Amino acid sequence: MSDGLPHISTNQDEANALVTVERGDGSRINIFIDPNCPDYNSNFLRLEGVQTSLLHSLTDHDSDLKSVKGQDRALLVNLAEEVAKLSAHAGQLKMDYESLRRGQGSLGQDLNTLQTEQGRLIQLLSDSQINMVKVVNSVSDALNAMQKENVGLKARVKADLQRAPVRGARLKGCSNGSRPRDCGDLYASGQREDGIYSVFPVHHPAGFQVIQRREDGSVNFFRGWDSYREGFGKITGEHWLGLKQIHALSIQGNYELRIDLEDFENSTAYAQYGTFGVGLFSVDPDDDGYPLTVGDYSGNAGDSLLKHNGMKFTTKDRDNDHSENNCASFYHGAWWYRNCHTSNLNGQYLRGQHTSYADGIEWSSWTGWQYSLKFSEMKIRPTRDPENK
Ligand SMILES: [Ca+2]
Repeated sequence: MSDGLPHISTNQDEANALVTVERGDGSRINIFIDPNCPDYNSNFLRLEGVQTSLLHSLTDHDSDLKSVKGQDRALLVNLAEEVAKLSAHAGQLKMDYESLRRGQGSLGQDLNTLQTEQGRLIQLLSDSQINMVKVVNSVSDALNAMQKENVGLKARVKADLQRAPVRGARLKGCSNGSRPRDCGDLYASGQREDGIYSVFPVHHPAGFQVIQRREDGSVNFFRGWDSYREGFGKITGEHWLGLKQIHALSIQGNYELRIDLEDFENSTAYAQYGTFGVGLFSVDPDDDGYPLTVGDYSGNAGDSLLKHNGMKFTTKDRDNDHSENNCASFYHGAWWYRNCHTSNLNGQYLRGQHTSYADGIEWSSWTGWQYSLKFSEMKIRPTRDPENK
């Protein structure tokens, strides 16, 4: 550098100055591009400053230029061109940078929008989660309340049914105090109110209410559910009182059942059950099939009913039995069939011995399954002293 001219050098190493201009007096101007600097505008300013100062230093040496020889002059001219190019390049870089910044700005805006949207979604999700929890809780509360109510209701109904005896409460009788044989007697006595009345049919005046009678085959007993629920026949002759009525009677207290039978040789036998009722524990007895409660056998006909204890009533049009068939259809009756029966008092009136199997008025422990009885009567009454049972 003894000729006093500025010397320009470039560095490959990025850690150092990109361009170094060394003046004749030995002072240096370094041009840096700092990759870590976040504000490139200051870099551009610096670059512009450097350019200016470079031009100044070139101008300062202008007087010297005149005395400089051709080769060195060409170098200086070349330097000026390079600086101009650098300047143009810097301008381009600045524009690129601005455009990048704009892009970044719009990207930043998009990012902000996305973040806002995300926040809103998270809030929404959290809100709906809270709401869902509230809904689930309230549904669950409602279900619990219903279950409690249901349990309470069941317990209450059961308690009512079991408490029902109403000892001392009497079934209504004739208004003149006499013992009615049937509803006609009641009406004749002046009773006009709806209700459950005690009647004392001719066969057994000892407080029994007849619920079924067969005696001559004059009434068709092969009937459907509604008939057996409501009752049919004539109360002074062949009839079925009706499951509804039998239920209403038997839930009033402790009832016993007596069954009287007679064959065509005029032999008689009886079976007595100290416990009797239908639908005693049913909330809806009709829906429940009027299940039979029977126990405590005594008599001389043999027991043909205990095996039916707990069974629901089956008719030809309502199958509540344990058979894969309908026992009522199969044995032409209607009874608390299991699978199917040891008795069939509502079977066909077949008049004694018959070749068909178990489809007559059967009491198997007395006459087997192929003898249809001449007479059958089922009757119930409140037990006299249930405490001693
Ligand atoms: Ca069945």
